Amino acid sequence: MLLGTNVLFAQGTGAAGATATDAVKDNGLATAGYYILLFLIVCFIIGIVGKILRVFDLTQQIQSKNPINWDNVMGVCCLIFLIAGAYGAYWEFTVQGAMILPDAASEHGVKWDEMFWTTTTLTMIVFVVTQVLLFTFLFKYRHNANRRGHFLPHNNTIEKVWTIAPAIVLTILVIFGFFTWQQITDNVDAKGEPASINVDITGHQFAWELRYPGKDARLGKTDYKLVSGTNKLGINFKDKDSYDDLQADTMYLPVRKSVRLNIHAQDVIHSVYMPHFRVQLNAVPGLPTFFKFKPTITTAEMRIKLDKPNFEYEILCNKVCGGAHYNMKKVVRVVTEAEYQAWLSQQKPYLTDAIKKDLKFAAEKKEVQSNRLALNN
Ligand SMILES: [Cu+2]
Repeated sequence: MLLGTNVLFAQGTGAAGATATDAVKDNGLATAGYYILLFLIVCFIIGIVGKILRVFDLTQQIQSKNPINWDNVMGVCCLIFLIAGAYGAYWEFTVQGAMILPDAASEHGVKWDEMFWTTTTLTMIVFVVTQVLLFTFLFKYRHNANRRGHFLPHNNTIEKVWTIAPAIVLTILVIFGFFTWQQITDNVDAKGEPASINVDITGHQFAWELRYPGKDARLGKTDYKLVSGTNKLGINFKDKDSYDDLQADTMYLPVRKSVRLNIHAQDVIHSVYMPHFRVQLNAVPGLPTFFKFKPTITTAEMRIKLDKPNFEYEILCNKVCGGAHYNMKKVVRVVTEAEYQAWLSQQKPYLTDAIKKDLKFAAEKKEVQSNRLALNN
């Protein structure tokens, strides 16, 4: 096990060049290894104590003294397990529950949260009731030589209740989820609503690339066959719509405007994940998908709300897509319409001088390389 941890260390530091983040990650691995080892040692000690007790028990029996009442021991253990487990659940809720995402920053996110909390509340009630009943019964009705258990081979009423009740609850939850998802993905813009902003997001190992439409509000076509060193997204510059397409490092979005993310992948499956907006959809090579949503809280408002002056929304990759998967991260800023327009006017077009030079090169070779012309011109 320790050897395995060391191998992981070597890979981690080797791949990304031992940055501060790697040091933290390695530390995390070492801590995990330490706790696993500790757990095994505790199990070993419990095993030894058990054997010692067994020897003690046998000695008592040989001497015709009262042996250990294992039924009582097991009954008490069940109660201890219930109390320790309840404390563990409480700890999860308070310590890790405090790390939960803040209020949804998108319109559909509110519905998503409602569904999450309904499901969580229902399952929590079932969890508490069943665990308390299970362990209390184990304690209360532990084996006792003076008591006979009631033999109950079959009872149709009980069978019906515990089959039908969960079936109804689960059906309600599934239908609730189904309608919520339908509302989220029902993407026909309501009448009178301004057309959504189209943003292309392309995943590759290991980064997200963004493409915004220019003044024409339309994105030019792309073709994977056109991908090259200079044209990394394979934009078809034959399509006039592509002339003013813009590249961006940060995703700026105007508040309360519908945004359509056109999702692409160039190598393996990635997943566009914007937790604060409750947005997640896979990016699959060869299968363009899209997700429409409306941000409702600006970055500035969220910073005040959370009392975190450096808070930023993020896009992450939620598929383990390779060694530097954790590097697939971009900042999202939700701003006012005016701020958005000001930012957009400062972004650089994809049609760079290098690409123009490439296109010119293709034009010169028109006669000899007609194929290349078809691809690049
Ligand atoms: Cu990825």
